[in-house]
Amino acid sequence: MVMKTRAYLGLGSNLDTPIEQLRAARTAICAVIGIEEITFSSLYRSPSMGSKNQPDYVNAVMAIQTDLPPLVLLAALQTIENEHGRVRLERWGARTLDIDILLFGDEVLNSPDLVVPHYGMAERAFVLYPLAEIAPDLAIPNHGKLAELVARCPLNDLVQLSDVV
Ligand code: ROI
Repeated sequence: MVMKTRAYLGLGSNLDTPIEQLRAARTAICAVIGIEEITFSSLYRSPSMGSKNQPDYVNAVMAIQTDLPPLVLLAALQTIENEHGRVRLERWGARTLDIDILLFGDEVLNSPDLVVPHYGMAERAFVLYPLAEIAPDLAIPNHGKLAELVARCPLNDLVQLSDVV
């Protein structure tokens, strides 16, 4: 019997049609053999964290069930990013679709290519709020209860959108 793991993915885009980016990403993720969608959160808009002078982001979190090992899952997601998410303008090499593995079961992974739980997720409103929408009772390895992280995390202008992916 193949063991299946519940994993959570963080999706983000700040292309001028970011909702289309997330829609395409969701379809592509669902098409990967070995990945099944469990839940897809609402969409959330927020100002760019970190680097300013960028359009607002749209973010969402997707719960999946997978029998792929973490690094195989990562490779599949990076292929999707590359196929769907790169702006082809030369001046900005910027990636306009990010798909991050936030959590992989209750595993803690520290390989050169993949750190899980994802770096920074415990402080980021655009990760914590959509995650809490679809998995309110979750605990984050090394960080404790999601509900407590959310309670301590200011919204920072995060807005839940009514658009459906
Ligand atoms: N800011 C927001 N709001 N959402 C993101 O997904 C996001 N991703 C990034 C940086 C540039 C850190 N800022 C972000 O990579």
